[in-house]
Amino acid sequence: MSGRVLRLTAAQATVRYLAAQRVEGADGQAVPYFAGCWAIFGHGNVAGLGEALQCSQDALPTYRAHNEQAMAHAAIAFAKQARRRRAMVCTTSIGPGATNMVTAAALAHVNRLPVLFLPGDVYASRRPDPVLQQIEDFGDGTVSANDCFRPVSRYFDRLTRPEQILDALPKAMTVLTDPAACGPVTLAFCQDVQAEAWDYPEDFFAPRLWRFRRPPADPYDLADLVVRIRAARRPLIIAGGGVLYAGAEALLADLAAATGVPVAETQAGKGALPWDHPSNLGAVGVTGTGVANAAAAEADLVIGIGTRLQDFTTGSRALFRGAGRTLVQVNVSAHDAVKQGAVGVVGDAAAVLAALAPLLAGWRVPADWARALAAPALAWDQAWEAAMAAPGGPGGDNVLPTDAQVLGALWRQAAEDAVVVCAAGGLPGELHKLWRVRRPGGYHVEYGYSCMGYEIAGGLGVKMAEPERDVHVVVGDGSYLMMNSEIATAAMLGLKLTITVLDNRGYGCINRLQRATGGAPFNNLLADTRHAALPAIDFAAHAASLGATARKVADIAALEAALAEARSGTGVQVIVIDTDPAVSTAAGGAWWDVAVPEVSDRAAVRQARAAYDEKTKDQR
Ligand SMILES: Cc1ncc(C[n+]2csc(CCOP(=O)(O)OP(=O)(O)O)c2C)c(N)n1
Ligand SMILES: [Mg+2]
Repeated sequence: MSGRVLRLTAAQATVRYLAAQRVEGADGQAVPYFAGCWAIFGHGNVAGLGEALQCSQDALPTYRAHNEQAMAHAAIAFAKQARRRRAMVCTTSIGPGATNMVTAAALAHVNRLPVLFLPGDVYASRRPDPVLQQIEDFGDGTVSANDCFRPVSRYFDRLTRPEQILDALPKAMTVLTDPAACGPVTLAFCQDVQAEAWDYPEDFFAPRLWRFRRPPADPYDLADLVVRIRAARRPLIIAGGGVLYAGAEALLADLAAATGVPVAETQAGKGALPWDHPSNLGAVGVTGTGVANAAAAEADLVIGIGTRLQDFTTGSRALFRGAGRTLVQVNVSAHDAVKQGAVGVVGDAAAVLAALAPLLAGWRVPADWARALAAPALAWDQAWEAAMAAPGGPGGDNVLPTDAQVLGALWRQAAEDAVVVCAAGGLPGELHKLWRVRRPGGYHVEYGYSCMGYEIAGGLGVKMAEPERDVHVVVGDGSYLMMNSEIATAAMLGLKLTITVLDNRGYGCINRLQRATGGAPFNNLLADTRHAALPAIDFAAHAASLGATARKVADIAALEAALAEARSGTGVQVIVIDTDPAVSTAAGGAWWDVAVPEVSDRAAVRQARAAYDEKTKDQR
């Protein structure tokens, strides 16, 4: 302890502390944990945090966005692409700027991704109350708009005194870097406190290296798992995001190769194995491949590794069904390890896989299990070819390409190490089923919150995390219209993104869901809405006005040519293509629990309800 103090404002001290936090980079060298701070200023942060950031641009670069939710999406995507090893900060004013970030906080919370939110807050002194944008609670003087962050933060604090950061910031770092507790941290920073000075101990700002703990499993649990695996006739591993966050892909690939245990992947875990690894069955669940879901339906031992078993993974708990089956959950979080009657093995994915390898040496999965999966594997390969192939010859004026055909073109044109980015609409399901991930990190789909508007801002964050890789955003017209502002930010920062907009004139996937649940087409496709005139939105002109190089293409052949051209282009490249809203890939997939009305005047609803009642009988 030097015993020296520095007189700084709470905001200056916060920025100085954040800039001093380090982690080990890829080459073993220490790098800053926070890659930068996204900021949109208002009266709640411009004078305090704004001044502090401006003075620290070498240590903690500031980026200006156009929408607080979008900038938070970029920050979260950065952390996801960095496998949670680095993160970004987001600061806003009080009021609408702050609450604009609440949706993004929920997104980070669901996906267990680190991000530090510093929304401004109302005066701690309460001198100017009610300050501009302050909500007034008639029954509780301590409530502010930022209380909305509480249920969507892994750690929440309100800074009402400058010295509170001495505890709050290290606690924030602990949560951000903890493998089990990882998620968004909100430090609501009172506007007056940001500007208040304090004598901070100089030691507080010393560079600090954070290590990511990799807790091993309890030896008893591990031994029990080995006994179960050795006794299994039809084991199946389900790889979740935890495999990627633990950096356990090579360990998983080796174990799968050595034992022959097949592996299926969740949305967050997709890419854990390269698509052509002999054990990789591809996606599992509602948007799963035929072969992975056949394996899931037959397996006697399902081993989830780093998955939170969301309903898309389990087919709403109807996919892994039947007596005499065991579910084991290997997870760093005890909360996830006990889900759905699982036998829990609490530990880090990499630590558990490394420990399993010698204990399973010499053991291989029974040969009849691989034989049983050979036919569905072949059938799935044929379904893949049929879905992804370019349409043969001119389809005539009325035939629009499917989402899968667009993805086929993109897959053929994308560079070996490209990253595909998506979040909501029909595309994540098609990507999960059909995209063949060539390189680790090549698949970035946010499907925990499946938040429309994540795609473009997320692509920006991905590009910042891995600037050397080509980033392909695929986005529906609905998501594009919800949030496209960060095209301008990417253009401003000179970052290259290739964005393919699939215009099917509305919320295609929800229209399909509506019809599947017996509903009349209503309020999803633009044509089915209350309107005076049908919008004919020129997405290319819109994107161009934001600074992109944009064009519209007529068919798959033109799309491939445009993608090839975009590959050598710079800046934001936008390609728009009209697609068929009615078609998605029928092969593969599993049931999804979407409750159908129990009574209705519509015969189609009554029919759908009868089918629904049948399917719910399969739920475990
Ligand atoms: C913020 C948000 N609002 C609503 C939804 C519900 N939702 C999921 S997909 C979807 C439609 C997406 O439309 P589009 O982007 O055009 O994709 P498409 O379904 O046509 O493939 C909607 C409304 C959501 N996931 N996120
Ligand atoms: Mg659409």
